[in-house]
Parts: sequence; structure tokens; C-alpha cells
Amino acid sequence: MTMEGRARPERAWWKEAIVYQIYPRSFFDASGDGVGDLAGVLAKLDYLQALGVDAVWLSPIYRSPGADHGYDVSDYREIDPQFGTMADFERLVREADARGIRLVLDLVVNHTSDEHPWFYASRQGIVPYRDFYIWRTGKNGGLPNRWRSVFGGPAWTYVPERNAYYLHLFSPKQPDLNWDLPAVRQEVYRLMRFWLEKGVAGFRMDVINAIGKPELDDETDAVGFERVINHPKAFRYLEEMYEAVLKGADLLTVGETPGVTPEHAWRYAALGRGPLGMIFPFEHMTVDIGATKWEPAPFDVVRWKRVLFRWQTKLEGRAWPALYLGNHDQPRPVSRFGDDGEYRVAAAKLLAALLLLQKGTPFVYQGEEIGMTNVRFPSIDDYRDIETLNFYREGRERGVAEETLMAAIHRMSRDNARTPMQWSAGKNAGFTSGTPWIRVNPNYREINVEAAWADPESVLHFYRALIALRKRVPALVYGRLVPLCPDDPAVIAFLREDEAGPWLVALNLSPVPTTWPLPRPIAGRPMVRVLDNRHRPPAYWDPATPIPVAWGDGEAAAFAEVCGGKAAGGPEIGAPGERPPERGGHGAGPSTFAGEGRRETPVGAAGPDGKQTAADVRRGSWEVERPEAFRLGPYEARVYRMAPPGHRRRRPGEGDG
Ligand code: TEU
Repeated sequence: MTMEGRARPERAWWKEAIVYQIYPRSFFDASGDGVGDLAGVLAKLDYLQALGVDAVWLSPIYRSPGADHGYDVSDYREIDPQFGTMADFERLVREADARGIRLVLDLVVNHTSDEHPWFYASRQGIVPYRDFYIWRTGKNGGLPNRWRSVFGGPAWTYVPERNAYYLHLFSPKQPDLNWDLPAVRQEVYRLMRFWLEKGVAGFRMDVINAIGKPELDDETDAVGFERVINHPKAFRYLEEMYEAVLKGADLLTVGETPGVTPEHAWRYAALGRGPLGMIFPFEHMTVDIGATKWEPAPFDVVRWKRVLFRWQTKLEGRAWPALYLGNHDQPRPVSRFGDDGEYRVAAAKLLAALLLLQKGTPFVYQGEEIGMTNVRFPSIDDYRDIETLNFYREGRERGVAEETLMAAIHRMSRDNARTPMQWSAGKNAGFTSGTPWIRVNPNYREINVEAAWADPESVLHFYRALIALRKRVPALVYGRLVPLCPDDPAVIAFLREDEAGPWLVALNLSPVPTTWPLPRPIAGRPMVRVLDNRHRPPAYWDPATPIPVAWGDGEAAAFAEVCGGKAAGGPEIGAPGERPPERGGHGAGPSTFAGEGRRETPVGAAGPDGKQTAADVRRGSWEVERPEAFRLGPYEARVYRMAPPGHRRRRPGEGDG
């Protein structure tokens, strides 16, 4: 295969897209049986459109016995009856398309269910399925090797009919397919084409870097999965898949690839030539865990941003990043990296800015947009996830204390992300009229879509503003990310820049107010605050709302901007009793955008640290700042548009530069 034939355009819809991940069984139940379904997704398409999402990745919807909630497929060409019918799916594709939303399916082909017809045939040795899975005879009267499965227990299960063991990197209900067999690969390519013909726009590929298996004579008692991933064969099979199915199809493809480094991204997702469009990194999901996910390690902002920044800089010009902070396997980001107590709203908005303003395609997991949190169910009986239940059972068998196990589960269980989507303060959070398959997080009365929609300062509207902003500003999609101050213990700050000039993002990921001295050459340069998480966000989703751009020539030109902080009749925002300082030049009334070309008088000298005060924003007067430092409150997040370098003010004693 020639590289020339593989060149793909630099700009692509999936690079500009906001992807929203739906875990269907927890999203919305239209049928009333307690399990979310496709009709439920259909019913919420208008909501997704209003949020601004361009694509939806559906966690598996195929027929499945449900041992791992759909990640164990027994028929790749059928919709699981719990979720509806093929007609429901086809209607969903059409209706989503009518709203500019594309559907991306979860391709789970490292393994099938043990109830898949291929496996029934394979375990009986029936040709051509005999070698569809990975069979080995025992060694010295025991297992073929000592590998453990990801979900606990050995990675091998014995089948008397064949007098052999089959490999399962996950549960025994998930036998691994034998990708070395060409017939297996052809089956996968066929089923991919089947769904593409139905109009899906791409695939998220489950543990796709595990499809190439090494020799299985490994002597270690490791988790088998870790010994398997990123084998050169995985890359080779993906190249073949690209040639067979993906080439020329303008699809979103993202590999789920635990254990990868940026160098792996250069290969799997090499710009314009890799077999995949993107891969999901995991390194940023490991900074707060020990040897296993159940062992806590203190979350350290510096370590975390080093990982995030290293991925950003290493992928620049070489691979397109896939961005996420949570999914159906991970705890809720606001609980994990932010604060789900006093500062929940600010922290969720800050994390939204981090997710949506880095370079790459952002994946928003359902509920993140309203700041849903982890859950602390009192009893193991409230949990449903196979990994969680196995961890608990094995822990109890080893004599680990109940409290210890439950503490780990509260922190890391995948069910944190799988409690039903909180739509309203009504019964079952508006998720189902029946009995939900898993309990609702009790905080739904406060945290829900209905309440968020009604509150202009909600996390939800902040997401909407950020998403809309990103869509309107090419630098926020294609511009390079320049990390700032990697050693600051609390502030995550970076630039995004293209020819039109830089944007500055500054995030205080801590509950402690901090002063962040702007690094040279940014300090003192004119900039205007476009968005922050302490005030009502401007309505950037409305094209009539201008994005501040009005740099004058030479000296700073200030301008007014629609600032929700004081929209007509709106409530005063900010600390109660705090009065806006009086400053000349601006009226204190509700602000309206002054109109293109209008110049406001510059507000004059800024505060002692050269920064715009919250009161200025409250008054609705966007102004040009020339800050040397930011005082950032707890979990404060700010986004600035900066004057192009030519506008930089020179200070006495400073050279060109
Ligand atoms: O997850 C792959 C994976 O690595 C997970 O096992 C992950 O490490 C674990 O969930 C962390 O606790 C994918 C799917 O996303 C997951 O839901 C499936 O259970 C798994 O593959 C098997 O298909």
C-alpha cells in the first residue's frame, strides 16, 4: 500500500466536531422498562442539537447478553431488544442527520460474547469457526499461562468439548477473537460495511490495540491485557482494515487504546496516513491511581498537566488528538479532578474549558455538561458493573474490610458514570417512568438538565457558550497549543494560536485563590476577556453575538460586548454586598453590544495588578486589559483573546521582542 494514496485533507469535519458519548442504557428510557433505549436518544436529539454537538458516539447497541452491558456482543447485525429495533435505529440516523448530528458506533471486535454463534461453533470445533477464537491446551495439568483477566480471575477458561482453554482478556463471557485468521478479519470488515451502509459516520473501536496477540508462552502472572497491547500485528491489521473499509470514506475513527504513548499515536493516527483518525490516550487517567485503579494516589495538578501538555506538544503536526476527561469507564471528572462540593459548578465549568479548548476533538460524556458527580451507594447491592462486583467479591474473599472496598468503589467504580442521566427533579430524575436498572444519584433534585436550562449561569450554558465559541474561532480548533508555566502548582494555562493571533486560557484548578504572574512575553500585552466561569456566559451560539475582536490600531481600543453578567433585568452577579467600584467612562447600566466599529473610551488604568476586576465585568463593560498577573479565585477559569504581537506595549528598559 502506498502512502501517497493515503493522504487525507488537513481539515476534516471530525476535527471540528464536538462528540457526545451516550451510554444508551443510562441516557433516557422512552419505553418505561427502566433501561434507556434508542427511542430515548431520539427524544433527546433536540437537546443535543441545542447543546451544539455534531456527532454522537453510542456505546454498544447490538444484541448482547449484557454481561458487560453490551461490550459482549452476540449479534453484530441486530439491535438489542432492550434498546429497540432496527427501524428505531434507522429513524435515529435520519432524525439525527436532520439536526446535523452524525452517529458513531462502538465497534467491539477484540472479543465477542460467548453466546455469539461463532463461539458456539468454535467450542464444538466446527469449521470454519474452529479457530475463530484463541484456544490452547493446558500446561502441566494447569492453565496455558498465568495471565489474569482485566476483571479479575484467570484469563483462560476451560471447555470440556474441546479439552482446551480459550483466552479472554476480559470476562469469561468475552472470548477474544483470533485476528490472525483472515476469515475473522473479513467478518469484521463485512459488519463494518453493514453499518456504514446504514449511514453511520464512523467508529469508536473498543480496545483495538489488543487485537494482535503475541506468542502466549509468557511466564509472568501479569494482567494478560497489558502483555498484549500494541503488538505490531495490531497496527498491521488496522492498516488492512483501513484499506478494506475506511479508505476514502471521510469517517470519524477513534481507537480506544489503553497503555499508549504519544509515539503510538504517531503510528495509529499519523496525520493523513495512519489507519485511524485518532486514538484515546489513557495516561491522563492514571495520575491519581496506584498499581491498580483501586489504589488511590494523590491527584497532582503539575503531574496531570505535564501529561496533558506532553500529549499536546508531541502530537502537534503528527497526529490529531482525541480529548476526554470522562467516559462510561471512568469516575465523573468533576469529582475526580475538580470539586463536587462547594465549588462544583465552577470546577465543572473549568474542566469544560480544559476539555473544549485544548487542541483535538473533544468527547463530552453524557451528564458532564450538567456537572454530574460520582455516587456513593451505601451497599454493594446497588452496584451493577461486572468489574466492580468482581473486585468486591475477590476483596471479601481475601478478607479485605467492607469499608476499604466500598471506599475504593465510591472513588473508582465505573457505575459512577453509569447512574441515569439526570433530566429533571421529578421521579427517577426524569430518566424512566419504571424502575431504573441502576439507582439514580440522589443529587438529581439539584443537578438536572431542567434546572440547568433555566439557570443562565449553569454549567450547561457554559458548555453551550464554549462549544459555540470553538465553532466560530478557527484558532480554537486548528491553532497550535502552547503550554505556559508547567510548574505552577495550581494554574493550568496555555495559548491557542494561529495567524489571527493567540487566545489565552488560564484555569486555577484548586480551591485556593492564587496569583498567577503572566509569563513574558504575554505579560502586559493587550487582551480582552471573552469568557469566564464566574459570570453568565455570552450567547456565542447566537451568531448575532459578536466575539470580541475590535483591536484598534496602535493603542488599545476598548469595546463593549454583550456580557450576561448584567443582562437586562438579570440578577447582580458576584459576592453579595460587593459594590462595583466607580470608574469613569462606562455607564453602570446593563450592557449591550455597542455595534461593529464603535469605540469605547478605554477605561483607564487597571487595578494594582493590571487586571480587570470582576466588578468591571459585572458592569458589562468588556475592556482591554494589560495584565501582568491574574488573581484567580477558587476554580476560576478565564479565556482571553489577545492582541496580536504587534500590539504589544513596550515598557521602559525593554527591548524589541
Ligand atoms: O474498556 C477497555 C479497558 O481498558 C477497560 O477495561 C478499562 O481499563 C476499565 O474499564 C477501567 O476500569 C473497554 C470498554 O470501554 C469497557 O466498557 C469494556 O468493559 C471493555 O473494553 C471490554 O470490552
